[in-house]
Amino acid sequence: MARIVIVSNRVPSPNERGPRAGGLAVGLADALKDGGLWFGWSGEIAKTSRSEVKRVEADGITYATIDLCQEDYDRFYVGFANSTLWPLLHFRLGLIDFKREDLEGYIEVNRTYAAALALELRPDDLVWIHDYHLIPLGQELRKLGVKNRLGFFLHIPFVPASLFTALPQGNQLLRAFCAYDVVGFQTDEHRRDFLDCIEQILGLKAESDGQVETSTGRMQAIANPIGIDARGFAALATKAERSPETQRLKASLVGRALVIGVDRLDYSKGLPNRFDAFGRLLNSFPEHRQKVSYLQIAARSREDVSEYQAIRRELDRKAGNINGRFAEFDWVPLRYMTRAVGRNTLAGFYRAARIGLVTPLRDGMNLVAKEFIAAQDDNDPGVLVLSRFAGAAEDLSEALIVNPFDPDEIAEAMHQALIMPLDERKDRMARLRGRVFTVTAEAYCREFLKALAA
Ligand code: ADQ
Repeated sequence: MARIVIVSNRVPSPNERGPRAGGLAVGLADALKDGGLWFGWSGEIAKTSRSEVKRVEADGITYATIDLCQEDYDRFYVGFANSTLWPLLHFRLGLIDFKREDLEGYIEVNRTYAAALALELRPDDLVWIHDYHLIPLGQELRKLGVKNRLGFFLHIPFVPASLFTALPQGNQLLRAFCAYDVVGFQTDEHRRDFLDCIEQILGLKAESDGQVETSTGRMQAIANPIGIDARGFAALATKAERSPETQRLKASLVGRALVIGVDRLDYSKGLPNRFDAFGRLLNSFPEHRQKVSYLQIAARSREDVSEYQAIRRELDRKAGNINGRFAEFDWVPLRYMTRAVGRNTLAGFYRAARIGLVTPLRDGMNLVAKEFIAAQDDNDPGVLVLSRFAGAAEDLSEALIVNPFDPDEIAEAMHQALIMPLDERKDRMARLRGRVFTVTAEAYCREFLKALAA
C-alpha cells in the first residue's frame, strides 16, 4: 500500500492528537491511521535563516517540520496568504493588501518547502497538500522532477471569475493548480467557480466530471466536503455533560437558555453582525430579556494582521454596548471571551446550548456547525442557526438558514429557535445528525485518497 504524505502549513505536534487537537489534526487523523509522513511549518520563527528539517516519530507517523525566518513569515504567511488570498477567497476584495514582494515571498517559501519535501519522498507516496498557503507547492515539486500523484485540497471558498481577476498575477496561481492530479473543494459551488476560472481565464476546457486537460497532463477538480469524527465528538459531549466546567456553566445560567457561538476571531465569521443580531433579539422580542444568555467564545487569531486587530476593537465596543444597554444587576446578556477553550469543554457547552449560532459571511465548510450537531442530546436537542454562505449549508438544510448580512433575520431565527416545539427540534436535529454522522472526517479522507490513487 502506498504511503500517505500530508502537507499542511501547520503540523500538529504529536501530543496535540486526541481530545485536545484542533480541526485539521482530527480531520486528517484517518488519512494517517496506518502511518505516514506529515510535513510542514513547525510554527517556530528561526532567528537567522531557514533551518533544517526536524523529525519526530509517534504512532507510526513521522512529523517533519521546518522553521520559517521572520522575513518569510511576514511575506508568505502574514502577507500574501493572510492579507491577499484569505480576503480574496472570502469575497472581501476591499480588505486585500497586495504587495509584489509578498507574492515573491509566498512562491519562495513554497519552493523551499518543495526542496525539503522532495528529499523525503519515496516513488509511490501519495502526496496530499492542504490549503491556500501551499497552492504552488505541487508545481514546485514537479519542477524538481517529482512524479508522484499529487493532490491538493482547498479548505476555504473559491470565488467566481469576476472576483478572481482582481488578483494580480492570478493566472500564475491558476496554472499552479494545474500541476496537481486532483484538486478538492468543500462544495460543488466552489468547484464550479474554480472550473469557470480555469475556462475563462486560462482558456482550458473543463469536462463535466471536472477533468481538465492541461499542458502537462490531466487535473481533476472534485467536491469533497470535510466532516468531523461525529461519534467520537458525540461521546465526548455525553461525557462532558457531567464535567465541572459544564456544571458550572449550567449553574451560572440559572435556568436561562444558552445561545453559543464558537469561532476563531476572524472577520469572515460575521461576529459584528451576530452581536448586532443579539441586540435586535433583545430589542424586538423583549419577552426573551433575562431568559437567554449568549456565550461567544472567539479565540484570538492572526494578531499580526491589522484587520484582525480592528475587528477585535469593534467587538469589544459592541459587546460593551449590548451589556450596557440591556444588563440587569443579576443578568449579563452577552458573555464574550477571546480565548480558545479545550475540546472537552466545548463539547459539553454545545450540548448545554439551546441555540448554536454559526453565521459566517463566508466559510469553506465550518466545523463548529457539525460539532454542535454531533454534541446534541436526541431527547432535548438545540437548534442550529446557520449562514447560507457557510459551505456546511449545502448539506445542512434542516438548520434555520439565514442571510448573515441581515441582523434582523438572524434575530428572527433566534426567536423562532427559542419558541420551537420539542417535536420540531427533534425532527430537525435527527435529520442533521444523519448527515453529520455520514459525511465524516473518515469519509472525507477515504474519498479524497480514492480519487488521488485512481
Ligand atoms: P476555520 O476557519 O478555523 O477552518 P472551522 O471549520 O470552524 O473554521 O474550524 C475551527 C475548529 O477550531 C473547530 O474544530 C472548532 O471547534 C475549533 N475552534 C474554533 N474556535 C474555537 C475556540 N474559540 N476555542 C476552541 N476551539 C475553537 C478552516 C476553514 C473552514 C473549514 C475548516 C476545515 O475556514 O471553513 O471548515 O478549515 O476544512
